[in-house]
This record gives sequence, C-alpha cells and structure tokens, in this order.
Amino acid sequence: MQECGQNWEEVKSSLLQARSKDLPYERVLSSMCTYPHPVAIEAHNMFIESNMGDYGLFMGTYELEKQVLGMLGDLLHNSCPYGYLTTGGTESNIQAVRAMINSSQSIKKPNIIVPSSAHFSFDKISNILKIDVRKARILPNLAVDTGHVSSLIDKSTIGLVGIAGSTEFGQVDPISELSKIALDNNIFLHVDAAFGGFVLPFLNEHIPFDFSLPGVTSVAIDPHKMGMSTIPSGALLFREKKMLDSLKVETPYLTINSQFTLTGTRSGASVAATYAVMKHLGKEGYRKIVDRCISLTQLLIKETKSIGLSPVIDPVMNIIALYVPDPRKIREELALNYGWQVSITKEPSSIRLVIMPHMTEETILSFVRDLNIVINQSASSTRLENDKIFVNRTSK
Ligand code: 0PR
Repeated sequence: MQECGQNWEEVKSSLLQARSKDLPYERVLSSMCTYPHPVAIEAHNMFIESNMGDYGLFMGTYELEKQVLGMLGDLLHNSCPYGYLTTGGTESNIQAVRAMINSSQSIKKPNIIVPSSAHFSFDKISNILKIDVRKARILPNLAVDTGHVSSLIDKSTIGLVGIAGSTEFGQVDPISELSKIALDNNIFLHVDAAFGGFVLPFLNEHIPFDFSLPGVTSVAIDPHKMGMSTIPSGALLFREKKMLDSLKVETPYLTINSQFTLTGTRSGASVAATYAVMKHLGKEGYRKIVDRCISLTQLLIKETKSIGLSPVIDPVMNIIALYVPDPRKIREELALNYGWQVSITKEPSSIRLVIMPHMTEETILSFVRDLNIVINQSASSTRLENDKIFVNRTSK
C-alpha cells in the first residue's frame, strides 16, 4: 500500500482499466449469473452499509429479510419457513448438512448420500464437516438412481440430498421418490435448488421438488442466479424451527444474543436487493423471464440440430449440453476466435450452455453460426493431421 492516497479520478481510472478486462455477459454462455435487475442494483446501493451480522442495528433490513423468507416460502410451498439469506448455494448446502449433523448427535460417524452429479460444494462439505459424503449413481437421463440411493443407506445415514437443476445438465432428481425414501428411513432430505428454485415454479410443466413433498426438510435457492438479484444472494429454508435452532451460537456482545449463520458480517444490501426484485417482478415477472429463457433454449436446440448436433438430454430447464467432437478444443476455439464462453461437462463429455436472461435471439443465432464454423474447421484440421500421419508412415 502506498504512503499517500490517490485522488478519486486516479483510483477510478485504475478501476475502469480493471473493468475493461472483465468480460461483459453478452457472449457468456457458461455462467449461472447474469446482470442483476436494475431495481436490485438500486436497492443494493441504498443499503450498502447494512450488516445483518448484527441486525439489531439494522431492524429495517431485518424486516425485509423476514419478508423475503415469506415470499420464498410461498414460492416453495412452505407457509412458515425458518431460515435466512446466505451468500449462495455453497453456504446454504454447508449449513443444511451442518444442521443434519447437529440434529443427529447420537450418530457417531454420520454419512449423507448425494447424487454423483451434485455440485462441488458437497466435496467442500465432506472436507469441512468431516462427514462421509456417499455418491449415488446417476441414470442415463442424468437423474439420480434412487435404487442405488436406497442401497447406500445404513444405520449411520442421517440424510439425503436431491438436486433440482443440476449444475452441469439442469436435470431434476426424482425428489418425490427421494422424499418417500427419506420418510421411510426417518432421515433428512435437503434439496439443492440453487439454480432451479427460480425456474421450476415458473415452467408450464409441473415438476415437484419443494416443501409440497412431505419428506423435504430443507431447500437451497439462490436469488443471485435466476432470481436476478445482486451477488451474494442465496437462501436456506428449513421446514422445522429446531433444525435452524441446531445452528445457533451465542453472540453475547452483539445487539442480538445468537446467530444461525455461517458468516458473521453479512450483506444487508443483498437482502434489500432480493426484496426489491422479488416485489417488483412478482410471479408474473419471473414467469416472463423463465418463458423467454426456455424459448431461447428451444431455439438453440432447433438451430444446433440443423447443424447435426444433439443434446445429451432434452433440456428440462435453460441448460443445454451438446455432444461435439473434442469439447475441450471446441471450447478453446470458440473463446479464442469469437469470444464465446462455454463450459464443458465431465461425464458424458460435452459443451454446456446456460441460457441466462442476458441472451437474445440474435446472440443465439450468431453463436450457432460460429459453433458450426469451429466444428467444421476442427474436423478438417483433424483430417489434415491424419493425412500427415498417413503420408509420414507411407513414405518411411
Ligand atoms: N448448487 C448448485 C446446483 C449449483 O449449480 C451451484 C453453483 C451451487 C450449489 C453453489 O452456488 P454458489 O456458487 O452460489 O455458492 N453453480 C455454478 C457453478 O459452479 C456457479 C457459477 C456461477 C459458476 C457463475 C460460474 C459462473 O460464472 O457452475
């Protein structure tokens, strides 16, 4: 740190320089985040100093948080949820599993069962909470094999996890079956709806995934993904108060006596942003956003089929995985030559595209044009390589 401070103009110029290296979202097809709604940004800035880690000082923001929980509960069929706004899916998942462990004190070496398609936050959970995280097989449709889940349950199993919108493929596990298994075995069921939570309630097709299923004991849902709020905005909701209470630590010198959260200091700005965007859009507004993303997803599927590509599964939501030859190379070429950001999946290997609200019909069409060129060029360079090998071999 330098001794003397710089004036704002100088600081601002370095900020702008840094910002110019950040990618705008327009060509980003690899992210579950997007431009926050303008209303969320405005609300965020209004509450920039608010700290929910000591909410006795910020009772107004605290009231907004309670209202957000109520709105989320309504969306997820829970008229009286217990929970709080987190920093995102990772924190929500950690806290959900921590609550399972704290509520099962009599089990000495507990385990949980998650689909092998679960987000990598569950690897962090295994490391931090020292719990055995067992991974259940997924079926060819990339949803969890519930038969395998059942077979992994033993007397030390304290809970199951189902995913409503898997990170790589956007698949939804059969949560109603998992709910039955959880009830039959008297264990917890956490649903990771970090992505799908703001998509599934607004689809035409009804896919049950939330507290409407009696075995579901907690749900993670992220306003900073399809909820159009600012980062960091996640939420964790429990069905029962005692699960939230199991996370309680005493905080004697604060304006509040206890905390349930993982972080201490916590953004009130995110709370206000989430409140504002949810109030402003209402269910109708979110339905329009989801409808549009789904139409664009269908357009992308139609256009990529016309160039001979097929999806790994028929998309359930606005996430598409496409079979292409050598996905890693295609991803590199798309970024290098055209500035498109796509991700790749592990098993099966494919390119993954998340159709967020920042995408347009025009960007989708120009992406497919560029993808077609990249695939053809890559195929002809592979042919050239093969020809060279053939010539080298025959000339020896
Ligand atoms: N659960 C699911 C199903 C997720 O997809 C994610 C994140 C999480 C939990 C964890 O959420 P947080 O990252 O909020 O803690 N899924 C994305 C991913 O890892 C997050 C992301 C977003 C990645 C934007 C890249 C990006 O540009 O792929």
